[in-house]
Amino acid sequence: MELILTNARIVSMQNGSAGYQPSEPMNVLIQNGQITAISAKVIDADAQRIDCSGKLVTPGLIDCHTHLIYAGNRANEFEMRLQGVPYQTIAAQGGGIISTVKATRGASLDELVELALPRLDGLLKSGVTSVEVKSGYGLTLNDEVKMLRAAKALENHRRVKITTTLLAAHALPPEYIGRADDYIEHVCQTIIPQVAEEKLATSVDVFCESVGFNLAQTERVFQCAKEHGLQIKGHTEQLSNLGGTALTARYQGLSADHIEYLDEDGVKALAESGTVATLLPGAFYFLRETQKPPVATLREYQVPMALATDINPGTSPFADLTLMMNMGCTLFGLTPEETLRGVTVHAAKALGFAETRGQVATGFDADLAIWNIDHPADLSYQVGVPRLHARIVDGAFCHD
Ligand code: DI6
Ligand code: FE
Repeated sequence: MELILTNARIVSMQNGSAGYQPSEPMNVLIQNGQITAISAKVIDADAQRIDCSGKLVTPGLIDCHTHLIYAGNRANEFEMRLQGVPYQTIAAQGGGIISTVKATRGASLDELVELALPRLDGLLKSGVTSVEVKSGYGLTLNDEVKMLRAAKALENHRRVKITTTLLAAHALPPEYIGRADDYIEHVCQTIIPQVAEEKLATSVDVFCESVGFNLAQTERVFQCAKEHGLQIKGHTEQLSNLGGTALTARYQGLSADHIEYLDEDGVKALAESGTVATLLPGAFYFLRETQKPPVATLREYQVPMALATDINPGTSPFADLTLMMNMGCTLFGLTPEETLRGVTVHAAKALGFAETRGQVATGFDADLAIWNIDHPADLSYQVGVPRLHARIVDGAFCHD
C-alpha cells in the first residue's frame, strides 16, 4: 500500500507558526499508513500517484471530545430553555442527561451505531480523521460497555480512527439518587476494572460540577483509573469553579475540558503538568453562556489549547468541527491559526497521540485532509460551504 501525493501545498502544523504557512507544491510519499517522505523533488517509487493540483493539504482534523453515541432527542428541552428555563433546572427535573440515559439504555448496540453514523458523517465532511467518543449515557456496567463497543464499531462502517473514554461519572443514575458515593464506588469497583480488562477505553473522564460529581468523588475515580493504567480527562469548570481542573492536572490528565470558569491558579496548574486545555465553544454558544474561558491567561502560560465539538444532544448538537473553529474565533477570540492548531497538534496531544498524529511530517500517521481552499484561515472563516476534497486515513484515500 503505497501512495504518492503530488502538487500538494502542505500546511504541516510543524514548527510553530512556520507550519501554518502553505508550502510550495510538494510530493508526499505514504507507505504502510505512514508519511515516509516529503520532498519538493519528484519521488521515484512504484506507487499510486494522486495529483493534488495545488490544493491545500492539512493534517486530518481531530475531534478530541465528543458524546457521539446516544439515543433520543432533546429538541423539547431546547424549546424550554428558550423560554427561560435553565439547563440545571431541566437536569434537576429528570430531563437533561438523564433523559438521554433512559433512551440510550433502551437502544441496542446496533441501533446506537445506526443513530451515530449520520453525526459521524457530519464530522467526516468537516475533514475529521480521528474522533474521541465518550460513554456516559448508560451509567450501568452493561450500558456503558454497550456504548463503548458501539463507538468502536463505527470503525467498521467508516474510515475513521476512534478513541474511547469511559465517562461513567457523567451524572448520577436515577437508581442511586441520594447515594452518589455509592455510585462512585460502583464505578470504581466494577465498571472501571471491567472496562480496563476488556480494553474498551483508554481514558476515564468525570463531570466535576454541582450537577455532576464533587472534587472528592472525582479524585476517587481518577485514583482508580490510574491504578488500572487508564489516562485521565476532566469535564471541569464548565458552570462554576470547583477546582476540578487543578485536580486533573495533579493526576497528569491529558486534558481539562470546557474550563470557562478557570482562574489563574488553575491555568498555572495546567501549565505545570502539560495538560491540554480543551475549549468547547459549541456548548458555550448553545447554553448562551457569558463567562468565556481565560484565553489570554492560557496564552500567557503557554498552555496548549485544543478545540472540539463536544457533540451531544443537550448542550452541543453540532456535527461540524470547522464550525467550532469559526466559533472559537468569534466567541473566544482565538486566531484562525490557533483554531487549526487546536484541532490538529493540540487535539492530538489531548488524546495522547502527540508523536503520531496532528502534523504532516515524516514518521507521522498518514491522516490528511485535502481542501479546495487557498489559505488555512478559510477553515475558520466560511461555514456550510463544502470545501473538503478528500480525506486520507492511515494512508487510505477516502472520497466521502
Ligand atoms: N457537559 C456537557 O456540556 C455535556 N456533558 C457534560 O458533562 C452535556 C451532556 C448532556 O446534556 O447530555
Ligand atoms: Fe462533554
